Amino acid sequence: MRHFTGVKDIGDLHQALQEALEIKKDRYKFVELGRNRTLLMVFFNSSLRTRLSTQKAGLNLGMNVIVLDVNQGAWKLETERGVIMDGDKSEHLLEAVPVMGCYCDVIGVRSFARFESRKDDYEEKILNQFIQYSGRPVFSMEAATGHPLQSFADWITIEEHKTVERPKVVLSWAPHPKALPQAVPNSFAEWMVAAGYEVVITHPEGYELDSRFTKGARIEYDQMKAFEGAHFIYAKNWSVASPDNYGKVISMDRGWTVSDRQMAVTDNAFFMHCLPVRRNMIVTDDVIESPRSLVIPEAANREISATVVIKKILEGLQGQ
Ligand code: AN0
Ligand code: CP
Repeated sequence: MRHFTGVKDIGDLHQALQEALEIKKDRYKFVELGRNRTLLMVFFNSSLRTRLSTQKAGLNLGMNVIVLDVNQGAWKLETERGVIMDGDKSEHLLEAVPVMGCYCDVIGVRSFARFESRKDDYEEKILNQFIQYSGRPVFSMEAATGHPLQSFADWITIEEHKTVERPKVVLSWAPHPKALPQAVPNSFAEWMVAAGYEVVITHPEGYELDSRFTKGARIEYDQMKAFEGAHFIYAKNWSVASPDNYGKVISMDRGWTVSDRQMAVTDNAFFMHCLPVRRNMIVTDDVIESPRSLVIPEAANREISATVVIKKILEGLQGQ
């Protein structure tokens, strides 16, 4: 594997799952693979899980790890070409990215949707500049339109907990006071369809996700109907994805907050969320604290998904 930005890059999904389970049994099995290799993790946005689990993954593989928080201590970066740089930005991404590439072998990038331009976000302008100009393999630690390390971890978690071959997995929109990206729901839909599950997406009208991620999933506007007989409920807020109102919050309807009322019509479903989560907006205390809540196992599996992905990238670098 050279770069990792979506499900298409992982290759055979079931082989990737086997590798994940193998690493879970012995996470230091490939500790020699990363010897004298350096992982650089670049954050344009905040993180708890991705920062810790990806760093741990690098250490599992014997790598040296450097973390750069672009907004804390680095020069403010311009990202648009052609701008007369007479404002507050001291350096251009077009120099900064190849410089970062000089000090490492593999780069992880977190760069959320900015909601300034749907076109720029959906073209993954920042992530692609790293791919184009760093000279290094690049993997997404949540970019503008996807969070594949999260979905890979979510998929491992479902495989570990499912009791039927083809579970019904429901992705439910839930309310949130601020505009959040579509990256997590986009990737989750894409991975769940690729895994071959029955996938239902439920949200208020106006919150349709981009069809290039949801192809193969059923859309159901009635949340209670969507939850009927479900085996896994995955809650997440996202802002409007369509060109009109892109990045806007058009509903804060707390009737969509996942509670015992909706969970009661499922087939004793597990509750999932990528975290961080706002309690009693996205999900009630009772549901997230119940024995059916998988939020901590999902977070734990982030170490595993990141170890598999970086291992595959390191294997691609062997002999170079
Ligand atoms: C981010 C999001 O919704 O994309 C990160 C989730 C992993 N969440 C927030 O900004 C609260
Ligand atoms: N789930 C997730 O990516 O969490 P962080 O934003 O804390 O990294």
